[in-house]
Amino acid sequence: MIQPKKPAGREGELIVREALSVMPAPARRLFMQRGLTLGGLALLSGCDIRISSQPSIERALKAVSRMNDAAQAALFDPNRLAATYSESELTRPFPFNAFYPMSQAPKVDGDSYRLKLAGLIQNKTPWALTDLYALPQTQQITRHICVEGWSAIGRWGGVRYADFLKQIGADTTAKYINFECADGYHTSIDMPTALHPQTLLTLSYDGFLLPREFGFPMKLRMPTKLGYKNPKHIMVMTVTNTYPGGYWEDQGYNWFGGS
Ligand SMILES: Nc1nc2c(c(=O)[nH]1)N[C@H]1C(S)=C(S)[C@@H](COP(=O)(O)O)O[C@H]1N2
Ligand SMILES: [Mo]
Repeated sequence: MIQPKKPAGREGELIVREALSVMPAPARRLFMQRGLTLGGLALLSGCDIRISSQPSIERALKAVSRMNDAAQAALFDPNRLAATYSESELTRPFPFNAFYPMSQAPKVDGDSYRLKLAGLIQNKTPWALTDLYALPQTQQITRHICVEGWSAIGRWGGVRYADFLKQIGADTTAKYINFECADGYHTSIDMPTALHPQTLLTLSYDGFLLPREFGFPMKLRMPTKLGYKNPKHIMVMTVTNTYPGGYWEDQGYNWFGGS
């Protein structure tokens, strides 16, 4: 039997509190029920937490976050639908967010644009926008939640992503899909979320072509995930079994990022 290290007083408490704050609700509930201690955290994360060593604490917190990914993946119900709203509830104007100001949103030329496909996909022929517009389209009014403390309801239209993945012969037993964007952003998602019925390869916003600042020519919209998991200006999609991380995820945001 391994003996957990004794929680180190006030500093130990602070670390536990920090760990709790980086955990989304389901994992937090689980840990609260079990009475989380610093020693317990060390055991669960497989890390030897020394109060004096900041990098080891960060490593432990990262491990907790990856553990949390597993907890969220286990709790994710592929058939449970996120809330939808009525037209009268739309947020206008819709807020802009990116890691730069709005004036710097990338200008992608729609005529020469080709969506590139990579990794575990049978037909990697790049897609022109006109071909994507020709696929069956659907619309949804859902809420976008940003971890920076705002949420907004929008109406997005496009192709059901599960249908698109089927069409291109994506290996849906693979673990991840990574998205590279025109502005240098990237993020990646789990396959069950990719296949969720509300995950939308989004080409329009509020009945119009997706505006430049909101992701032209294409974004992926997932009402089951937080804002930073919804990539705008997608240029390349890669189906892979190698963990791809993401722009914010690599800086400590939780990878699964469910809402
Ligand atoms: N390419 C790209 N996609 C991105 C981002 C970004 O900076 N670049 N920011 C993310 C974050 S944190 C949020 S909240 C939403 C904002 O989308 P909006 O401008 O449509 O509100 O885009 C997400 N997708
Ligand atoms: Mo965000």
